[in-house]
Amino acid sequence: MAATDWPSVPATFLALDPGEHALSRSRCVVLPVPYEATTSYRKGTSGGPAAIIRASAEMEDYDPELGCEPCAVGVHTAPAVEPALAGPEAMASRVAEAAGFYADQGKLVGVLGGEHSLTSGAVAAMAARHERLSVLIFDAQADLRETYQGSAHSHACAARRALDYAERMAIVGVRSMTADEAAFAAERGVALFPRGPEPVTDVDGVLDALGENVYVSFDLDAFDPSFMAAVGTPEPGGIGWWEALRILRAVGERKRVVGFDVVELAPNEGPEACAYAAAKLVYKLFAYATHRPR
Ligand SMILES: [Mn+2]
Repeated sequence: MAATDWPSVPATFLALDPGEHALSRSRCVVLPVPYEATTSYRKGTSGGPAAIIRASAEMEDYDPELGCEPCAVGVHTAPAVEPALAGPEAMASRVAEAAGFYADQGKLVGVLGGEHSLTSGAVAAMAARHERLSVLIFDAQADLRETYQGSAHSHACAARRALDYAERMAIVGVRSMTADEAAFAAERGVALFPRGPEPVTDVDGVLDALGENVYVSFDLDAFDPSFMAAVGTPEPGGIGWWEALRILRAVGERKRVVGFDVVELAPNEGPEACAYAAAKLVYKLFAYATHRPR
């Protein structure tokens, strides 16, 4: 069902037809959360969801790696969640409500951030619906502080707050953390896959650190800033595109991905290619999570 009789470009993910990808007919839901309050360095991640959706219109539906059109399962673009002015804790609750609303209808929810503090809301929603939830985080920073700048719900505490709901956690691409965070990770059994001079190739190690039900949170600053400059807290020496996808594909094939987010795109801080790469990452996450290899 086309909205017009002439060719048009819907403002939806992949510019998919809103009628063909109505909520009732879709397996996947894109949930934009243009929230930014506690970012501490470069600003602009509130513009992330709109930039990702805009760039996604330029992508092909077909995925040559998987040999299919992953969007055939239906990808519905939900209305953006309005930012809660009461602060990040209230915002996390709002994200939990929205993500839970779609999860209860059997949808795979992909959240577009926005700052990383929103992750705990989505994790809370999935932990309430899937037992023994594991969280797989890609991030340059460990984000395991109990508080930061006076808030327990700062973007710098994203992983720590997600751990309030998760049984197990792995963090890939870390290269910035405090001594306290390192000690906490060891004590709590958080599996760290730091990025040093060599790529992260221990895919089996990542899989072994996770249970069956996995929520994926992808902070784009996990990538190397020479490739992904449009982030609030760029950190040198990050992971590469295929390095990340190799892990995500294995997780999709061998675990049950119950939801994900892609956060911290600050579109004004880097070239348009960053928004496009973020959009493609979102599509890959949906594809790996719903695609079953033949
Ligand atoms: Mn980060």
